Amino acid sequence: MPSVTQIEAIMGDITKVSVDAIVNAANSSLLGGGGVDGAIHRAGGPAILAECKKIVKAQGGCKTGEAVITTAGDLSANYVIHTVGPIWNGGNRDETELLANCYKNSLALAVKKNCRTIAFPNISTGVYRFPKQMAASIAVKTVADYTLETSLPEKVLFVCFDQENFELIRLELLAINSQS
Ligand code: AR6
Repeated sequence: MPSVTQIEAIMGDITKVSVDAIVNAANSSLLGGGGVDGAIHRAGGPAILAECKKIVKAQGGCKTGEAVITTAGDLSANYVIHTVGPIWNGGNRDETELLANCYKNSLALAVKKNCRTIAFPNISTGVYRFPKQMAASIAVKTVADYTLETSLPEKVLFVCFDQENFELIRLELLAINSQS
């Protein structure tokens, strides 16, 4: 039976979407950076960094593939889920498995916190240089497989910042929908 979770793609700025949880493509320091990480901290304000610092104190950052959760500060979401994507290194350093773990661990945290809706950026496809086609395939397959088992969250949104990622995710979504 196909998943009852709605999985959709839009083009836009993830800080502007109305969902329960927004996923951040962070780095293992959890102390902010450029790209989507910078945009989320700027739009959400200092409360996000303050909670990140507490997590760093308690557990010393976040490993690649893992995820942690904080307030979303001034954003309309309830939570920001910070996950650390792999830096692309030619494909021989478990990058594909680590990227899939980012999606799975973020979804698990969202479900644990009763989030009905979650938005993902295209993790690792910016500064971390993960090939976009492969990243899109991993992102969509991992989310589809996860939600097939849980049917939660109710809605997963891929928020793509560039046309190329949007088209790639859209094609992957079409492919999984035609299989079900
Ligand atoms: N909304 C949605 N997507 C965005 C936004 C936005 N406002 N801004 C950028 N993107 P990147 P990474 C897209 O580089 O590759 C940071 O410095 C962007 O076009 O943000 O996982 C962290 O601190 C791309 O498709 O993250 C880390 O050090 C995607 O988000 C490092 O970058 C991810 O690009 C993480 O690198």
